[in-house]
Amino acid sequence: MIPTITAFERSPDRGTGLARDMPVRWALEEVGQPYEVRLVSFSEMKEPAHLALHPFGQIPTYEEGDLALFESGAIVFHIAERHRGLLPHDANARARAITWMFAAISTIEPPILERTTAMFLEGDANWREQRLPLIDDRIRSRLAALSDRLGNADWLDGTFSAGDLVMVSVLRRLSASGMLDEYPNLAAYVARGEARPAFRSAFDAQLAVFTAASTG
Ligand code: GTB
Repeated sequence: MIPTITAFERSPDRGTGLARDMPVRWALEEVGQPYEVRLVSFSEMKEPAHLALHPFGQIPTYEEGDLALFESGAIVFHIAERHRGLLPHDANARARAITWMFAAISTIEPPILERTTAMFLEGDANWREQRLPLIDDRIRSRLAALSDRLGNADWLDGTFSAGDLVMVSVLRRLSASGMLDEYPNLAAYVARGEARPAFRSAFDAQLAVFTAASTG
């Protein structure tokens, strides 16, 4: 059965692949699962039909037969569980890969999201100049620990897994900040993820949507 995901009709990320349909596309490409995309506008996301799929009125969603999912991390996990290639067969290695997915979402990503909020949603607040360095310190503390753990390895725990896919997706949100460059092994790790053919296919597909919306 071909799953259908939702993505922005016109993504505010301007095709840089930062919207959260990107990790879902990437996971589907990694496992070789074809998929369809239903593009939604901001207003459509808040209408009952979409809210029935996603209680918070967001993208991405994932439909496969009578299964409907939301939350990019849960969708990647579902894809990884149903297909070979993103989770190791060995039970302990599999549990560790899942742990890295959670670490990406619940330990690394929160201060990165705080930064995005401070930069773009609280831009005029008079305390922003004081708040940003504090947030950046929290991000650096997480990046330093992650950098230490990764060391010279290519991936977080042996071969590439869903844990790396989610971690690289989270770290990419820092690309424009320049902070990743302070941790060369993390910058190289993200570059390794982005060089994977499945990442490239996913990236090109979401970019094509943005390009068509901009020129159409
Ligand atoms: N926890 C959820 C998940 O992981 O799936 C979060 C989903 C989410 O944040 N969706 C966003 C959305 O639908 C799009 S991806 N927002 C519309 C709304 O809430 O009304 C977040 C995103 C948006 C824009 C950029 N950008 O411009 O760079 C990057 C990421």
